[in-house]
Amino acid sequence: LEKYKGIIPAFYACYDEQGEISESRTKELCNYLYKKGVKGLYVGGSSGECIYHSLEERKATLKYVAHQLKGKLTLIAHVGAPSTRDSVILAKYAEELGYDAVSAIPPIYFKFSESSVYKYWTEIMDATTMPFIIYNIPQTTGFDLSLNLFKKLIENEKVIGVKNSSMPVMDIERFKATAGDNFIVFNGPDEQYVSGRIIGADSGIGGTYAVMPELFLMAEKFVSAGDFANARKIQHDINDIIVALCSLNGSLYSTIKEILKQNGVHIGSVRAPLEPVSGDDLNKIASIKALIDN
Ligand code: NAY
Repeated sequence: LEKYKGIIPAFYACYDEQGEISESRTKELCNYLYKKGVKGLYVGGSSGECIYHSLEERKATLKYVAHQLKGKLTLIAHVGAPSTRDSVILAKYAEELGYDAVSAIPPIYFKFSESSVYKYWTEIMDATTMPFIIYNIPQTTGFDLSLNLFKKLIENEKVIGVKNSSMPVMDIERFKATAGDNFIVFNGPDEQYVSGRIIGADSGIGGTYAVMPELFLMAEKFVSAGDFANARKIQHDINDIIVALCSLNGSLYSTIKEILKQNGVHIGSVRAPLEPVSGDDLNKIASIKALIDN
């Protein structure tokens, strides 16, 4: 499971100027992050704007990333989709492309019982021979993974980890204490990377890593060396940046993409209803970029 331990940015949707998925820009972002020294990529999740993409677009992104980085980085495909049928199609495709693991949010829109969610995740797992990573993000899905359902899920040996984005760091501690050493708990909230790691997370997947990989790599270095005072300092810097990133009129992802663009990585904007950056935001973005660069 060592290949899952480290800084794993959530990959962004890369568009051309017309807002269509771009192969060359997807590959450009792959190269950029690879050179930064990250451990892997989480492809097609929240930050990947997956819920706004057709099945064909999601397949295209999965394919471009795999063609660029397979064998170089650990690749996790997020395959959660509104229907079980589409999730299974994506999981099978990720297997064909050679992804290391698949992952999925619970089903969304309707309220589902624990047994329906269990069935949904299990059908995705049954569709391939790949390891599976549960994605718990109650603030967007409305479904909070209970410890009971978690226990039932980890009876299946395909379940190798959970990406936990709920805000209580205690959830990370409980999942880790329940699942034990041979299991990966991924810290979800970037604002709590250091606390998540200290309380039991083995690794991290995050939406803001790609815009400041150096800071997360440094935080990880300090945490693994047991230097918590310095780890805390880095987390403090990270949180100043995240608070600023989340304070603009445009969406978090369009702000991040604008910063990447100023770093020379053009991956377009966001798909509506996510909001692009507005003229007003540009000055503020310059000061956020200065915070990151310092
Ligand atoms: C994914 O699936 O793309 C992610 O890992 C995104 C996780 C992020 N959550 C959301 C709702 O975007 O990393 C977090 C988030 O961007 C960060 O904590 C800042 O709030």
